[in-house]
Amino acid sequence: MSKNVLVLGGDGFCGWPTALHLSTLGYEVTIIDNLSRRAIATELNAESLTPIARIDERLAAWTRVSGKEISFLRIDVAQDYAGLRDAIARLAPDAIVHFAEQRAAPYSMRDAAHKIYTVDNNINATNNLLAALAELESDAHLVHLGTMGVYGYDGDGLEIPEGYLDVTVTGDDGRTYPRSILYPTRPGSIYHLTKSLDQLLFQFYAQNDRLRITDLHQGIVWGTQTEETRRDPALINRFDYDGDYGTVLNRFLMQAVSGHPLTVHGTGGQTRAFINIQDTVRCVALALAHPPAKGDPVKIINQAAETHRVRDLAEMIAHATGAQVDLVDNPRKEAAENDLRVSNATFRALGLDPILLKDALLSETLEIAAKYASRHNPDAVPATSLWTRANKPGRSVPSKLDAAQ
Ligand code: NAD
Ligand code: USQ
Repeated sequence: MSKNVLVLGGDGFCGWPTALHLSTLGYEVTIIDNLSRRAIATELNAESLTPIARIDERLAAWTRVSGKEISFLRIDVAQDYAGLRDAIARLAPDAIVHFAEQRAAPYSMRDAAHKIYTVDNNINATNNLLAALAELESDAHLVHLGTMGVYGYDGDGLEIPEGYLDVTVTGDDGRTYPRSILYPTRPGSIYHLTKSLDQLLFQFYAQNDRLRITDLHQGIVWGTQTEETRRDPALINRFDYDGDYGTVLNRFLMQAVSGHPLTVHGTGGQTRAFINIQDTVRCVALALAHPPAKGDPVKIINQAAETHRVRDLAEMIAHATGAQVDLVDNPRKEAAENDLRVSNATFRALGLDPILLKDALLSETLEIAAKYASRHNPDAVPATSLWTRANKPGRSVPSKLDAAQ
């Protein structure tokens, strides 16, 4: 009998190709989404560079090319607890993949209203889901998409372990006590903070209700298409390039093809972890196939293929395309330089042989950017969300006047 999986946030950039991939693998897939990402694109006047079909058209196209059906329920997971609980009760899923959160750091830092929305949406979505699983005494395996950003970016050379830090503490009696603790969290935005808070919710429900939970600490996802989304134009995946939702590599690629200088923040000394979208969907399938046992602590897996410094990425793309590199004032509050080494031992051991940036798919992404470049809105390119008032151009240090206001 095929397994039943719910994909929360299955209309989004990572969720959509994951839903298709799980359908290919033989899962019975139901997408739950409130389509808020589409509404936010309208709010920001920054539609995906690739043309995204309506959800009913996407689902019909999948049935046409694959002969399989994916169901869709429009539910706001953060606001409609009863709707979510009743869907889980009715569908009795074997597993749930949870992507349904507001995921852009700049969007979460725009102003108080966007901070409040992001915390409200993300924390309620996660807690509603956990509370429903506990209330229904469901044994579904929950796979959540978390972020590398919970660890912070102050790396000094220590390889970041997968979620837990094994420490020994010397007590006041002089004895040493071993402990396995969640890696100290140091989020760099309100969005990343919600993922840090999610971790505590998971820890509590795994312990109290014996829920089976895997938290995937994912790096920045690059690329657009997967094996499944290439099968029909109506299946094409999102490509966001705007100052809020565009992640660094996709932004640089779109900027290169549209003749915009590459917007490197500050010195470009930030090092981040990356993974291709095709590997995102593979990793989620691997995580689903290797659930923790009931009563186990939350299984935390780092989902990243490689690390790169932002200015090195810019140089690589400039070299390949002839684009200019522009060092712009950094709108964020982040270290000028950081090192980052990340363990991805679990997925490597499960057989993941990740696609790397130097592989051919970088050119596939460049082709997508070039193909749809005429659709881009130049007004959406600048990153306008400032982390603090001190980030305003020409104002590197807050003045006494600021403090008094
Ligand atoms: P996305 O914004 O494209 O997709 C999120 C989806 O969730 C959207 O379709 C949105 O409509 C839906 N959603 C949001 N709130 C909801 C709610 N309350 N109820 C129902 N649906 C809701 O984002 P994405 O890039 O696909 O990211 C998915 C997940 O993966 C996020 O949790 C994100 O934190 C994580 N992640 C993404 C990246 C990346 O580079 N894109 C990297 C690491 C982790
Ligand atoms: N950056 C630039 N120029 C740009 C855009 C970004 O220099 O035009 C820099 C940023 O200052 C930052 C780095 O590139 O130092 C990464 O920024 P990003 O927007 O690509 O990534 P981030 O804000 O960290 O968020 C993204 C996803 C988020 C996910 C996270 C994984 O939006 O959902 O959780 O990547 S991670 O970075 O590993 O925490």
